[in-house]
Amino acid sequence: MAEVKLIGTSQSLNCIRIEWALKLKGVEYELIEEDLLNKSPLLLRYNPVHKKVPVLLHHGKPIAESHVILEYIDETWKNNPLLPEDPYERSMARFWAKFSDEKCIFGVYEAAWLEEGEEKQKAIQSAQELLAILEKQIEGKKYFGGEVIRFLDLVVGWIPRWLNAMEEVGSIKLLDAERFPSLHEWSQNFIANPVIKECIPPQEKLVNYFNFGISYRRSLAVAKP
Ligand SMILES: N[C@@H](CCC(=O)N[C@@H](CS)C(=O)NCC(=O)O)C(=O)O
Repeated sequence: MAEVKLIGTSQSLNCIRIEWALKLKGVEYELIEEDLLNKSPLLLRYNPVHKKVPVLLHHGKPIAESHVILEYIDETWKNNPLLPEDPYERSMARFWAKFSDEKCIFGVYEAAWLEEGEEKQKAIQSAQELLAILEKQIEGKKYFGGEVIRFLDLVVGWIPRWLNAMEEVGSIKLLDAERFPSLHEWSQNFIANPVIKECIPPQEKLVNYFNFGISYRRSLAVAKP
């Protein structure tokens, strides 16, 4: 058995961040592509609680939840540290990572899936308010981690492609360069990094993925009594 295996899908932002971390650390791994529409016995066996990807298998032992996996990788392979050494800075990286995953992604998704109208305009405004908070965090820095890509960059790494794809599918523009110059510049720097570029899904693949998800979500909203 390969020492490190990753059960994931190539369009999932939660999975790609794990691939980025493994690549930054120089860890060899085998990707086991999961079909989320027909979950495999392997996924259900190794993540019976959430039944979600990613799951990292290290010497056959499973670790689930992308933030937990990132921390496990960082503690296991010490080169190219992902989290800062200082406890306060570490807690701040975790705080903003949670903010990005729990507030920003859902805010952007909401703005994308809603049909044109007052509610959509409100959702666009809220999403931009959330992005403005992230903009403040990156102002004056090359990366969220400072001079090099670290934990928070990997978590916020959904912005360059996934946000663009959601914008395209939802016919919206959230991250314009004038309003968010620092986040926009970070986005360009991040995506230009050879390790990041090596395993980032093409925009069309993500557009198809969100088209499917957003059509489904809209059909559920229409079906509501
Ligand atoms: N909090 C989890 C979220 C994982 C997650 O939402 N994974 C999605 C793919 S991006 C999934 O497996 N979805 C399948 C499902 O919800 O049934 C993490 O950070 O790993």
